Amino acid sequence: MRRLLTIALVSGSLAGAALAQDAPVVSATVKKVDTAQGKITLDHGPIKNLDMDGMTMVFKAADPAMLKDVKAGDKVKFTADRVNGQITVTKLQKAK
Ligand SMILES: [Cu+2]
Repeated sequence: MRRLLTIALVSGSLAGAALAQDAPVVSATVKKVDTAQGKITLDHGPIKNLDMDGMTMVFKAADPAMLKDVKAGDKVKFTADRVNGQITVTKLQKAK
């Protein structure tokens, strides 16, 4: 049972990674970081792959470790996609 669950989780994250490669990079300003919940609030530009205009909203982080190096006020570039039904930041880096 445990092994089945592990396989499901691994294949789920592989699917997410494959989708992320196609996702366009979007610019955003960090509004809030919640490392405990693995969530980040971004004031983001249009996200074409999610058919979304610019707005401020909360995203789940694909990996909470992604949030360690960013803080409110930072300019970032990110990709987002729907992973297991949740809008998720799949890549995140500080804008230079
Ligand atoms: Cu949005």
